[in-house]
Amino acid sequence: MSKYGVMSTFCASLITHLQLNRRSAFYVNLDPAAETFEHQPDLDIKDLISLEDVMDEMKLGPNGGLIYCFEFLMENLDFLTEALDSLTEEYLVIIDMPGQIELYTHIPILPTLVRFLTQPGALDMRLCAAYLLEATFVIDRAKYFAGTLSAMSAMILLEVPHINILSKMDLVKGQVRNKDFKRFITPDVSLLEDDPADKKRRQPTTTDSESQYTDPMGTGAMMSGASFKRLNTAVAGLIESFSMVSYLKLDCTDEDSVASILSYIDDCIQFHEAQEPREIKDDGEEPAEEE
Ligand SMILES: Nc1nc2c(ncn2[C@@H]2O[C@H](COP(=O)(O)OP(=O)(O)OP(=O)(O)O)[C@@H](O)[C@H]2O)c(=O)[nH]1
Ligand SMILES: [Mg+2]
Repeated sequence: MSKYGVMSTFCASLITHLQLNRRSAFYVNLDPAAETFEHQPDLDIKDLISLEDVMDEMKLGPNGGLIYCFEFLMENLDFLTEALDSLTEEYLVIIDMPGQIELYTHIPILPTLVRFLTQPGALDMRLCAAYLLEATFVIDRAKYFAGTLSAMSAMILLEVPHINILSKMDLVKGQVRNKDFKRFITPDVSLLEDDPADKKRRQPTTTDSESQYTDPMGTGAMMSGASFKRLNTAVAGLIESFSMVSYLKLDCTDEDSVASILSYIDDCIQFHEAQEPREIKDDGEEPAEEE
């Protein structure tokens, strides 16, 4: 996440799609660094606290500042309750989160927030977490498995229905054939057998600095070494044995692709089951909505 982040593209596409399909959306921005919005948030954490102010006043870096903002939010949960309490089942509440992975993997803030949002008798929201991994990660298997391990960690930590998405599919269109891409939908160890990035790492080019390979602690030496390969095999084996992660593909520029992801989200939160039955006119048609 950059200090001057923008509204996450997936959320923007989802809201556009909901609007085109006359569905009610309520957009909550919980990224305290996001400044540019394609759709204005209905609720913005920056009205409570902004990362820029925290970094200036508390002399914190972007990561520490982000954690501070979320700790502050946890102490001021009325900010969320007041806005969300009156929304009916018709609304899809889209909560845009910051992209910093630390927030999802090893601190308990988000599990606490999730428990608060889902608590029966209070907000009682049905949540679906959507974890996005950029499709370009498949080009380097080590990165793909590291990203997948983070997805699994988030699934275990958050304990809500969860979908994993390979986003920005357009960026790999020329590089990975559709047939080959299918292998990345369900991660398994065999993907490590033909890793082009690993082959490249093992063939240092003349432009690579010599020290990178002569220094056993250098990045190049470590990432082309046997222990790095063993580590990746162990990580991939762990992911395969848990069998929790599989991916959906997303191209935000393609309306059908966004619609397909939305239908998975709807299933996870049982959106359609929760709707009030609509009044049916005598001729069997639903009454036209008033403009
Ligand atoms: N080519 C391409 N670029 C994209 C796509 N989606 C987003 N981007 C670009 O990627 C950059 C980052 O956007 P996002 O990934 O949506 O994330 P963000 O909200 O800025 O960052 P985080 O909140 O930190 O994840 C922006 O410059 C977007 O224009 C896509 O599907 N294809
Ligand atoms: Mg974002």
